[in-house]
Amino acid sequence: MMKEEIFEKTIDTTAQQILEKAAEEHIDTAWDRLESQEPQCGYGLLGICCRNCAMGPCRIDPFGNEPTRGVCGADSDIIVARNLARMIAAGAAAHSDHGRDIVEVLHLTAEGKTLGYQITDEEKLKRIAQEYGVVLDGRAKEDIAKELAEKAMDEFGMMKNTIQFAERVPDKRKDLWKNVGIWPRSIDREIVEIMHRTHIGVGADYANILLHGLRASLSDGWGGSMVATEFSDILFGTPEPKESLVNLGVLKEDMVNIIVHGHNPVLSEMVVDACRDSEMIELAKQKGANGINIAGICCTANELLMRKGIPIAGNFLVQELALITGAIEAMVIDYQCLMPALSSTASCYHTKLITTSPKAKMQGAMHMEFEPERAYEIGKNIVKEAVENFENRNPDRVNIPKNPVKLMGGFSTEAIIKALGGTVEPLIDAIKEGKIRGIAALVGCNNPKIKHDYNHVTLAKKLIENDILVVETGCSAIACGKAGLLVPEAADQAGEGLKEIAKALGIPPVLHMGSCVDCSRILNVAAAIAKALNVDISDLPVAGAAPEWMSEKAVSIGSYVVASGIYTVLGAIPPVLGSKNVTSLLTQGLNDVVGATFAVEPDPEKEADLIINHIEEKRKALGLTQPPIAAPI
Ligand code: SF4
Ligand code: MSK
Repeated sequence: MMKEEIFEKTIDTTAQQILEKAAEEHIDTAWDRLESQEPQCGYGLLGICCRNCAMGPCRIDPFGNEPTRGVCGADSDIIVARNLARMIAAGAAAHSDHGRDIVEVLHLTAEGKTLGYQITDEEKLKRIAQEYGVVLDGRAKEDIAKELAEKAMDEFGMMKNTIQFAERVPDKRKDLWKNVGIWPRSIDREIVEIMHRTHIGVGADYANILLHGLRASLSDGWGGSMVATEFSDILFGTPEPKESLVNLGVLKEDMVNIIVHGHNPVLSEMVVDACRDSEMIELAKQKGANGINIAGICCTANELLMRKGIPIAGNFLVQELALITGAIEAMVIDYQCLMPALSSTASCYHTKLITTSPKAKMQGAMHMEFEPERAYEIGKNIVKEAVENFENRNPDRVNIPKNPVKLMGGFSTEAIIKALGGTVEPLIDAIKEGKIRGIAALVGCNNPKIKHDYNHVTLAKKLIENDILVVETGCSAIACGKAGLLVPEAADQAGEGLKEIAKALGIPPVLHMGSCVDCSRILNVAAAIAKALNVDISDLPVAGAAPEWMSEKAVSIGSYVVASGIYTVLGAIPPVLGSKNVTSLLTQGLNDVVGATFAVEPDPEKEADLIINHIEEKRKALGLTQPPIAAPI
């Protein structure tokens, strides 16, 4: 691969360096495999193929010729809506199953059945317990946690018929969800019901299918994801701002390098603790290393950065490249966003690829199953495998980029409010005065169809230049971290108003709020501002964006953000263009239903313009007429 071609693939200079190594060593990556897939199937891109039953597979002619219907009679509207709803179901299931795993660990911990875990944030435990109607008076924290976990478990089934955290939205939004019929009743039920409604011979009204898709997405955003976030905070601590480093330069030539990758913090927290165990450090020294270095990829990285300040090696498209540095002794994976290609890539080096979840085993990987009851012991065994592998590293094949970039993470809702002095009022005042024009949430993945990190970074830069505070999660936050936007000094790149506020508070103009499930933190901030202003979330000068999204989880996130009343722009085109009706419902019609729509714009400069215009329109509607603060001459 030519250097120019590599520069076209990514703006991450450390990724460029390793892509060159990959080409020299003939190791293929997602970019190469994308090329081998081209041209991709037009029916798939438009969402008009169906294989929901054995009368098919069926496909619809995109130009209006025959066939216009599948064997059962489903037309393009039904097929596109069913496919999209199933994407939401898969995404909501992934987030919510993660939430369930956290609840189980909290429950086991409360019963004293785990080794290594504790209730770290007792204040938050009590606050959430009160929200769930758990009586506190004088009870031990374990007792409270057990009852709280059991109440949360009920929300996954059908005993309760409602989701507690949905009560956090302003009354106007509650009424809207009830009137439209999309109030989430249970976390699992709405997901299962999507699968039922999209089975052959059930739902045949595209709008009705999609409305239920929104309902299931709400059971993710205000249910499974929010449970994952809040209950993780109880177990591992509510994040506070902390500094760390990001990009492949965080790897260390003289140390045992362990990468943790995936999403769920329950195992990675233990691996971090085990890396600090004196016995393990001593063993590393015996093997000739100067210690043990742990770094993360994807949202496991975000979880550990937020709470422990652990450095980040990269986002989604960096996972294979980390292995290609030749410097990783073990890559420990839990679940979600793990490329199956990791197995063959790891086999080209000395790296041990270790799977830990029975839900995400991989051919060719070593499986060390995680059990909460023996969590620390398993964490230590994993670290031992890595340390003992150090002597197998081939120094001639190691290439570690230099110059990791500083970043700051840890902006939980609580941390943001604390930075503001204890209430959201100063933020609201800054919005009213026009110093901050509005807030944009940038979330989601990387996608090799889009120049790696380019859309995230270009969009964030233009938004902060225009005094829009950017909050981020997932791979978007990692992209902006690598570009140097997650440090207080980046305020110099912001417009005058945002610069003034960020400098006064000592915060970056782009705030890292955590992992994918932590998009729920963004919902909480939006709900708190709307309540303080006594308006609906859809009235606020806020917007969402998923500039490089690829996963079904991102579809669920986008859907619950829109259903919560927040206009959302997608950088990659979703597979819906095969139905004019579905496309028009998503991009226009939803405004009359939930007060927000999706837009699609692959160019990040234009994406920024859409968001800026939207925010200015919302300001006008709220009577906020102050112009932006002019730059001093
Ligand atoms: Fe074809 Fe209908 Fe079966 Fe889908 S459900 S494969 S459109 S017959
Ligand atoms: S990790 S879902 S690639 S953001 Fe949460 Fe990144 Fe997207 Fe996975």
